[in-house]
Amino acid sequence: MNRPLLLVGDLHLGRRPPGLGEVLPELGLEPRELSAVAAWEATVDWAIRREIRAVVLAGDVVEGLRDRFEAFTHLARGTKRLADAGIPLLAVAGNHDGEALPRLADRVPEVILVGRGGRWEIVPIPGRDGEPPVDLLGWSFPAPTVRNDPTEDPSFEEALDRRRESARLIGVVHGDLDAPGSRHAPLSRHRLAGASVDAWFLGHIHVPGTLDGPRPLGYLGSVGALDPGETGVHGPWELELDGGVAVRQIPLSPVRFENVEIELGDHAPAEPDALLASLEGTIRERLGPSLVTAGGHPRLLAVRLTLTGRPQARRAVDEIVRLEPLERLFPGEDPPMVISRITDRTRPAIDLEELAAATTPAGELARLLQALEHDPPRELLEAAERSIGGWKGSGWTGGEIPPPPETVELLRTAARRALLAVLDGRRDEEEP
Ligand SMILES: [Mn+2]
Repeated sequence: MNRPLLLVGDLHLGRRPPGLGEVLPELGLEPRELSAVAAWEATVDWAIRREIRAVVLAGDVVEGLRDRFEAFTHLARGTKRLADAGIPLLAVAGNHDGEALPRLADRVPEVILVGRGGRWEIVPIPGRDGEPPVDLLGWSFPAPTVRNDPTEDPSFEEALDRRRESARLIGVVHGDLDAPGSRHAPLSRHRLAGASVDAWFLGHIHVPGTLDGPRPLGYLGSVGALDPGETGVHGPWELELDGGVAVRQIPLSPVRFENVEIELGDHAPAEPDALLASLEGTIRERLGPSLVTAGGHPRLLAVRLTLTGRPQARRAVDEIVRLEPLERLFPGEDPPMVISRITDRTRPAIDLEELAAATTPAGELARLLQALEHDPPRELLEAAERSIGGWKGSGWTGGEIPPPPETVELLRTAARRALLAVLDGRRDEEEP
């Protein structure tokens, strides 16, 4: 038996993602269901369901001192549930909870605070018979501001000198990686990587790192996304120590924020409702597989959308930009989705007739596009068919038989791209 550990980044109990107020009641959701508390509860559920060996918190568990009463209740309740399941909870304090977390550890004896008072400490992680020994090396913020690199404190080398040769060693610390002037425990990657530690898991920055390779070193990220800027997958990380070091992120964040850019073409729907439906489809298709998660999360997908391109349907774009988020809510599929903001970067559609009147390269291309619409020039089609026939293989040989529509479409796309490139003063290869 060798149970995984669960590493948990910034929780910030007391925080709720802003700006979704009016959408939630419509979905029958309470604000707390998308909050840091919900992310913590999902983490505890996961740890119990997966029979995790120990849960390790990397600091900023509590948002601030004024949140500690609410946070106490939830952290204590989760810790108790873990303890009842035989799962220990270890934690280091961050800049937000240098005061709150030690106080909490004093009141909730199941919380094992590691590296109290800014002194590095190695703590064995409890295990069952037959499980390999694993130690945790950790350091806790002694105050909200720490200007020195914690690894330069003498207790760092002292702790490492006392490490058990027989045990794997996991480092957990809250601080600012590769940011020498930081007030939040500047950490040198070089010094961390130089220590004989199997993996380093950091708290503080809310964007999760990649955490791959034989000796991972990086940020766990926030557990629940707390702000529209915290896009992508968020959640705790499972760590397996079977010979090597294997880490995987568990997407338990109750809310998922994304920024999506969509280029609208000529055929974008001209009716606002149809345009919205088409955008919903494109967004779900693009994010598709990453939305299907083990824990039944997220409860809500909130998208900030940027529209580009030269659509004919610019009036429809104008209209959907002006809608309230509530009117851009799509509760039909799991997860429900809201387009919380639309940025319109579309440009005027091309007026082919006006362009075609000019004796410029753009005019030449515009006339070709018009011709492809109504009466495709046979010679051009035959030349195109000859050059693409090798891989398209439609077998069309010209003459009286109508050309295959895909050849016409291919030519149309090529001519349109060339025209856009000429109009934008760009070279053709820069077109997507
Ligand atoms: Mn922090």
